[in-house]
Amino acid sequence: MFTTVSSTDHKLHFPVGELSGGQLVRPYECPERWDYIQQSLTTSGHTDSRSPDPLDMSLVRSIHASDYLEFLECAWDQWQAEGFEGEAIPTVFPARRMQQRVPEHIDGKLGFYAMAIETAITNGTWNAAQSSAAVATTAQKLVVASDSQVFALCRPPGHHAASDLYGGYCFLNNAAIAAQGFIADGAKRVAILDVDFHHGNGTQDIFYNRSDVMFLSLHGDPMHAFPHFLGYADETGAGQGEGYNVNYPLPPGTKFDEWQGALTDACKKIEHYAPDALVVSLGVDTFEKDPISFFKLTSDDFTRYGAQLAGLSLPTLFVMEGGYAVEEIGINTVNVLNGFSAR
Ligand code: OKP
Ligand code: ZN
Repeated sequence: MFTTVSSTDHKLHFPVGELSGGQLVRPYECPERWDYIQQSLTTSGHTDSRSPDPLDMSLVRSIHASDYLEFLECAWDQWQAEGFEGEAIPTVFPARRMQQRVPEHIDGKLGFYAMAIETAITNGTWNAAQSSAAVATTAQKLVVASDSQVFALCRPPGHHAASDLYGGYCFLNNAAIAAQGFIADGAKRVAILDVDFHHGNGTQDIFYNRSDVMFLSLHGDPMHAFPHFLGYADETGAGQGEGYNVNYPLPPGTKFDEWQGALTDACKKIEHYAPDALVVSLGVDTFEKDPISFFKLTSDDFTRYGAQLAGLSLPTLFVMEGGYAVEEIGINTVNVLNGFSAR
């Protein structure tokens, strides 16, 4: 048995366009993802659910830059004030050899703070992003109080968001904020295990120089998969953080056996690190039918690795990230959580 934290405020973020394959398509990261997960929780008897407490902005400020937070809060209004009629999407970037200076015009601001352009900002984006972070931090407190497993049904996801970058459907880094919450509540060490198909570039970047938060990620090789510009095996941390960042880039077509080999290695490293808490960035886009990913996990594989994670015997916070095979997202997510609690 486990508690879920979730908020219907996620629905405030529902952009209608994502640039994909040169076309504006309906975003893969859509509100129905939440409905399917909620439905699977209910049908499998996980009805212990609660809404989040108000978001502690001082905790958010310990992860995200204040100019970035101000940008997120004002971006839509500034976009509208220009008279633009579509959703806010950047078109120009501070590329190599250009100035890294924040422009006043919203077109300049969007490019300055974006790491990818598939993610539109709309009227409800900021409120939804805040509610998602509140879900994660409320769940983190419940893990501390119960010493057991809690599920944060976050939407929008967070692991691509760095201290001052949004993109890849992410605005606030829910898992990073929650990890910092554990530290604030007295944890000496926290491990973040990112099992989403995509590399958690934002989380890696946030903790890259720190030894009190270890980041481990299994993901599609960035040579072939988004976010393309981070997530290689030779990124091992810097300064105090040297040795506390571990990447497992895996090739197209990776099936469960190979994937689990990497997971087993990651679990050994976590055991050796002996953290006080574990945060799992739980994306189920490793599924064989995911429309934008290239791993081949089956629905049963999710149950199996959930059980393996329980073997770590750590207070564990599951934070929802990606998963775009919408009809199966609920089953796959609940399979991980059930595998974990059944062990
Ligand atoms: C967010 B999360 C593929 C483009 C990928 C963005 C994917 C964001 C994934 N041609 N577009 O990590 O699930
Ligand atoms: Zn993903």
